[in-house]
Amino acid sequence: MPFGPPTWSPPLPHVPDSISIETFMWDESNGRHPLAKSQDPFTDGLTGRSYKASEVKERIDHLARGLCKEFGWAPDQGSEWDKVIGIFSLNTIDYVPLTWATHRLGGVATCANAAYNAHELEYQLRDSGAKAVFTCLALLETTLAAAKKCNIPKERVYILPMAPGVTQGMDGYDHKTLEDIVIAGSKQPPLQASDKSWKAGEGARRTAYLCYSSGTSGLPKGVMISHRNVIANTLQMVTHETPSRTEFGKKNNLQSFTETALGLLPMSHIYGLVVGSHAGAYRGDGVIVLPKYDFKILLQTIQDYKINMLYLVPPMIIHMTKARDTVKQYDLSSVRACFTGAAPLGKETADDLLSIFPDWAVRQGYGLTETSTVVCSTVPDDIWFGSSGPLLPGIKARLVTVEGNEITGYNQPGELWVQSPAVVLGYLNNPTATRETFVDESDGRYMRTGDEAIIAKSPNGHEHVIITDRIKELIKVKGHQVAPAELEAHLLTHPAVNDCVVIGIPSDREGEVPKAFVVKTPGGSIEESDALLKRSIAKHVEMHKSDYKRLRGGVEFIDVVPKSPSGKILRRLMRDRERERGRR
Ligand code: 4UW
Repeated sequence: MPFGPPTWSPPLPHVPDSISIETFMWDESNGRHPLAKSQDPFTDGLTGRSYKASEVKERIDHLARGLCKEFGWAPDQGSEWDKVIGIFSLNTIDYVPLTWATHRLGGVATCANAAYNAHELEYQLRDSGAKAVFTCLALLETTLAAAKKCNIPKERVYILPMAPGVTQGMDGYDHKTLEDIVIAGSKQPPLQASDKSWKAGEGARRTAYLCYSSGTSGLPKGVMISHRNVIANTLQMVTHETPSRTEFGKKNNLQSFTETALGLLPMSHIYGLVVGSHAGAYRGDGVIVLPKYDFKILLQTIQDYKINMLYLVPPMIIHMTKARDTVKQYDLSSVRACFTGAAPLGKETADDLLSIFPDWAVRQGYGLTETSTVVCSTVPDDIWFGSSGPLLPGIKARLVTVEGNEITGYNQPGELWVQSPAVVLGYLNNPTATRETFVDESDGRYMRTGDEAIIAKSPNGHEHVIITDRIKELIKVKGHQVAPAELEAHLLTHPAVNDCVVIGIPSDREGEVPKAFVVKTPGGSIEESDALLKRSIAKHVEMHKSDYKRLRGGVEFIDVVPKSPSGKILRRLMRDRERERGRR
């Protein structure tokens, strides 16, 4: 029998499958707190500029009309793959509304990590078939270099979030801005939303977001996330939190309440996109958007906007605990809960944080791009450190051993398999990886997460998921994905590298960092010392890859890369060896 949500969990409401995410956001029919009732849904934490819900709605409408005019698109024509828009930007208050305008046209938003270099961006733009890119001035140069490589003309590179008139980029070219498109769109005739012509179930088949994840192995792949997937995860989160929020409301004599939430995590990543923006906005929360991580600005913003709900990743929490004197200079008493995920949060770190802020509910969630984010999360009344909490409504989970046997008892580790209406459609143009990751069982389709977990009973007597290890090869640096296969392929282009394997090793600050084990090219230059060679190899990554992919775990020379008879690199063996050395 698979595991399911706890007994206190309300059932998952009906998940609509014939509407777009954008329509869902304004839909009040199920009596929750959709965006329409929100306080200002998005506020720029640096400038205070914000949009009321009605303004967001109007801007989406104008933007959709403007995009149609700009690209000659029609909402009721063509497949979503003819209307792919790339977004390569730091967080802005226009980021998510731009994706919703794309959805209104029946298009796909492919959101790229703002830390990417031109080469990495080019890979995503090309692979996704993006027809245009929206960027911010700070990333314009990188965007132009990538766009040129994949034949996206300069005229199809747009800038957000600047006011009209401020259009000149560093290239001296007058780029159109998002504002120009909004204004042009306001003069266009009204437009019928794409989903008005959708057939039954089309929202479950159409891709809305194409986010990139390496999954259990290989290079980053386009994860096809449908409208229904995002709607499902939003409803799952909101439903999961209803009992504890109601309880909190009762205790504090509140009829109903909304929160002010932190929108710092990258909106290009599923956590910042779905948890931080969609669930919050749908609930009627106000999201305070920050473009990037700056510790003092973060603290100042929490104080100034009286933020109640923090969405963070473990390295940011570690930063807080290590800089308690700085933290104490700010009034952070508005914070009710601090949510963390994307990598494990150690019990010691959680304890340290609580020693500074005893009133905070330090909550952990676990999930993946391939599950449209959250699979399980702790709630304020049932926090158990080290645990990622109970399953969300509508989710079934199995634990499967390496031998393929199902675990039905507590405290026994196995690979976590997840069934949920938020499990995505698959990987774009990659049927092999899709088949390996998404499997059909007698009771439905499951996603094999590649994470090892146990199910255990919390002190409150509820079943919790505890992530115990990562079976797959993925490395998580500060919550960012690093695919070993990508670094290995790149390392092999260095003349001194004959063969190599990359694994993640633990790091206090970053969670994990990549380390390369390299077999030197025979007969290579004997003048070069090992130290020089190692530096040259590390530099080779530094020069061509994003900063977070650097070999911060070092380079080590080995005689041979361990491989299976079929030639598969045995990364697990390297990792176990490295762990063993760490223990000694
Ligand atoms: N503990 C240990 C965790 C945890 C974890 C994720 O880049 P992706 O595809 O996706 C994410 C999702 C982050 C996230 C999910 C649910 C949630 O509530 C939340 O907010 C608090 C954030 O990062 O990487 C997926 C992989 O990241 C690891 C795990 O290996 C997973 O397969 N991971 N959350 N709490 N590991």
